[in-house]
Amino acid sequence: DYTRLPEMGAGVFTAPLQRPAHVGEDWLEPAQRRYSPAEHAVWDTLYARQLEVLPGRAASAFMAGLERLDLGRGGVPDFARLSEELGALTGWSVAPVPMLIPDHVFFWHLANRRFPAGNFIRGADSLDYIQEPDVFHDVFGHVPMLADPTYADYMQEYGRAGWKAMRHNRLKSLGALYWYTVEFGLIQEADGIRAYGAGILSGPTEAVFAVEAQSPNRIMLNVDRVMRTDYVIDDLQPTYFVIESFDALYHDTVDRDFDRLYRSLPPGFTYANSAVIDVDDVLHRGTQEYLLRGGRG
Ligand code: HBI
Ligand code: FE
Repeated sequence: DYTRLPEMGAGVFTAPLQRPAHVGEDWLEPAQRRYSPAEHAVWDTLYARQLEVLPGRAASAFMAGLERLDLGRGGVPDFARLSEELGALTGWSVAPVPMLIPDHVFFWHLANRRFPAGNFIRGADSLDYIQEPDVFHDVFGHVPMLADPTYADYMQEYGRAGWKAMRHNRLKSLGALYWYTVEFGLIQEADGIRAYGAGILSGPTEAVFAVEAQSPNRIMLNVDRVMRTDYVIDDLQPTYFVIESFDALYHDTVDRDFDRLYRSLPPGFTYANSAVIDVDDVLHRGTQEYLLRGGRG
């Protein structure tokens, strides 16, 4: 039953986030923020900058979603209108949240085909640095993919898988799957490798690095392996995992016996994020020159 918010039972660890007084148990904002002209201009600047680098590097499903949802019509999109258009395509909606929300609430929204998106935008003086996902990362980065029916189903399944992971105390493992697919995933297309991960597509430099640089490994996605792989959250990735199709990703996840996997999965991660291991189907073995030079430092 996904209509009610789950109460996470005793023994399940959830980060004690401080809930602002104006939001309820669902962590939804009562209304979308009214952005100032300067804030709308930040969206336009970021949008134009991404469109310089994404053609030929972003997945065709992402480019199609951008266009169908008309995210470049100018300014921060209106969530009501966006939800209506997205709803007609895949049944998803977009709802504003004030900040990072607790894991079990995040999963609950996804399981109900609601994408929680930041109700704020970064400042014009910090275009490249955000501490928490803002409306540009969430809407520009994530929402176009939700216009793809198979991907939309995958995200819902991820939400459903979340509670199971929490009950088994394996949220870190499932978080790695989210990281290497939803945030930093690559896909094989007829014309070459393209990016579909929101973390890649909403930033200025990673699209080029992820798709074209010699430095990172590019390895075919294996769910079992990825869930044992560590990840860094504040630098370019040493390894990207590549899917064959969204259909393969969906079935890889939905047809999996997570109960069984969690029983055999050790807590914590087995593989470093730069490791290449025996079972890997390697498309490109990275030089790791970026990592060896010390990364972002
Ligand atoms: N909250 N607003 C927001 N956005 C997220 O992406 C998010 C979150 N809370 C938890 C969370 N992600 C993680 O549980 C997953 O990425 C695994
Ligand atoms: Fe994200």
